Amino acid sequence: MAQSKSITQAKKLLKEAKKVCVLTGAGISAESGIKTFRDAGGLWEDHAVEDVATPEGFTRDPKLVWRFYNARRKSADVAAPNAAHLTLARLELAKQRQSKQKSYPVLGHGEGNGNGNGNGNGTGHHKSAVFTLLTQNIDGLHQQAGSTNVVELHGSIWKVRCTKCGLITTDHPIELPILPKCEACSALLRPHVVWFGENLESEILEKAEAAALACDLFLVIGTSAIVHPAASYPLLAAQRKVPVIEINLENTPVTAVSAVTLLGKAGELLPKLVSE
Ligand code: BJW
Ligand code: ZN
Repeated sequence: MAQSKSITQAKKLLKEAKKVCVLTGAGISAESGIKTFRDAGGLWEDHAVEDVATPEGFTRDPKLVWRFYNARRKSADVAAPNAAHLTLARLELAKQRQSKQKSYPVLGHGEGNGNGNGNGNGTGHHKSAVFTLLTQNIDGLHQQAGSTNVVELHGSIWKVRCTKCGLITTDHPIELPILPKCEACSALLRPHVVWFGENLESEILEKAEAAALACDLFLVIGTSAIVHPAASYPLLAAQRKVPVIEINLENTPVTAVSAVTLLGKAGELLPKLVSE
């Protein structure tokens, strides 16, 4: 299909959707100057995954891992959200407004939580959100762009966790001392991120799965879609016959289940799908 036809189709799907779930990966931050993992020139070219992204690697050589994360903290600190991050924030707002307009006359009193996020029904029962952004990225650029319902699947580069008492803290200098210590118990701190072989937090898993099971449109942007469980969410949606739109420089395992695949840069393509 010609790209222009696919853009028209994706735009229509996005406009009509009532509950959108988005999965982003490192590719969405590439145009903000942040390195991806598996592309040419990516992080895995200079670092062995098992050395810097596994708990065993951290136990073996915590200095190496802290150097790796300090460099990434510096790079994330100077990065700014790009057009793709900003468009997703705009899309969230559009979906919240759309749900407010549509639900008021139908639902009447007692429904809607009044804050316009479409997440509550005023009865104390949680209603699934009209827009959920699942990100594998740890750089915080989605929140910086204004997205509010963001689920950080793999943690945050701005949080650190004590290896002994589990205390999570955020208020640290951009560059941490090479072996940072916990202010409560003096044990070694580690980045509050999810490495290979580690479980994602159960609350995060529940929220992500609920969004993937409730959405009527799934948008996948800038991920190689090989790391699980993240990569399983668009597949879950596709199993329910929910249309999946993918934006990437190249095809991925998600392409096979996508209704529309747009090949190109997220910062150029995504703004074309969401009206001003
Ligand atoms: C652009 C672009 C532009 C570029 N515009 N696009 C089921 C099956 C098989 C294996 C498993 C499974 N379940 C669990 C596993 C094991 C493992 C796993 O998935 N392994 C596979 C790799 C085989 N998963 C785990 O261990 C997870 N834990 C877990 O499941 O626990 C239970 C369990 C444990 C063990 C066994 C079984 C169950 C944890 C995964 C943690 C991943 N952690 C990392 C590091 C996080 C912290 C940090 O950032 O430092 O997460 S690894 C790294 O990969 C990082 C990323 O979030 C993640 C995904 O990478 P991403 O974002 O897709 O980046 P790239 O570089 O791969 O791709 C970039 C894409 O963008 C490319 O496609 C480009 O084309 C594109 N692009 N520029 C648009 N401008
Ligand atoms: Zn501690």
